[in-house]
Amino acid sequence: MRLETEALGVRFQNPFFLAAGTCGFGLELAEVLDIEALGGFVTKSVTLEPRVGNAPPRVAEFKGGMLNSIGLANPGLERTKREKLPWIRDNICRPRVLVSIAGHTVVEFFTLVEGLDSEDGFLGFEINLSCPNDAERTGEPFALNPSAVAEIISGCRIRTERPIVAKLAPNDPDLSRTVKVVTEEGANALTLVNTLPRALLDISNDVPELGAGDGGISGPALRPSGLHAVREASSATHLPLFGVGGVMTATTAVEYAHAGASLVQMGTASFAWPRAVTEAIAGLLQWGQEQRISAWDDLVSRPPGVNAPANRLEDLFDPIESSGEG
Ligand code: RRO
Repeated sequence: MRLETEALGVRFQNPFFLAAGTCGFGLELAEVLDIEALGGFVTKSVTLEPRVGNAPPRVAEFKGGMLNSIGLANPGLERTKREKLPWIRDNICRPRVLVSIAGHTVVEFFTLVEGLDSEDGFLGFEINLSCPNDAERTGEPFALNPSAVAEIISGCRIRTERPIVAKLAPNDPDLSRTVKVVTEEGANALTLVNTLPRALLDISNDVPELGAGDGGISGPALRPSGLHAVREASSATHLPLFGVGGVMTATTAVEYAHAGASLVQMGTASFAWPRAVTEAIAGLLQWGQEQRISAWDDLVSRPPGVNAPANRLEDLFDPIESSGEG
């Protein structure tokens, strides 16, 4: 089975990414995983300032998956530019890299895009609109506020010509509307979904298991929410979709393709078993051969009329000129 696929103006050697927050900036996994085998990865979300993150414990396991409240621990904009992106530029060859950015305010997203845009080593930005664990903010994540979403995406759009990918929330009561806003404001793809905000309690002392209280669910328990969101989004936009949430194996990736995702991101599985992603890639090849499927792209199901994502970078950013009207 041919695993290559095209989106965001480039070719991916296969549809498997590692999700934001599960692989640092790549070098953290270089010793335990053949990173060059990946379709790509998304970095840990970068904030303007370095952050140590939330109080421990920051992760708790349960039968259906994992709960986390890392709290955006990351080296901040300047160290990302000085140390992390140069390593990616010098060491990552075939996988495509998205840099995840997270502002505590709308304007911080713009500063992050402006600060990173001239650096080498990455394809585009994943705009994290849906972090459930930002202690600097009160209330809902940006993803649940359509006017904030519009402001952030349109403001990022005018500041970069790189692809921008909006990462949305699993608990959006009107996801179709948010997807349409993101599409209209000029994003190039969507990542569905971030973790689902919930809690676990320790019955021995009746307090939350996580130091921060609530956290976000990931792993198998998130898969139905991720699939539901991808299906809903695929009817609301022509943009390519990254499916995330309980991608553990080749067949869970196929499930996301049937829902409409042309790429997938694995997260929790690689915490449990760092090589889960390379095994899933090998498993997908084998499964495809057994099922006599000739290409991954043939598995990606989009409703009629939304099956033609732009593939050339020029088409994405200069539609008037490339259609000959300019
Ligand atoms: O750092 C985190 O606690 C975190 C982030 Br930024 C996110 O987007 N999703 C998540 O589950 N955890």
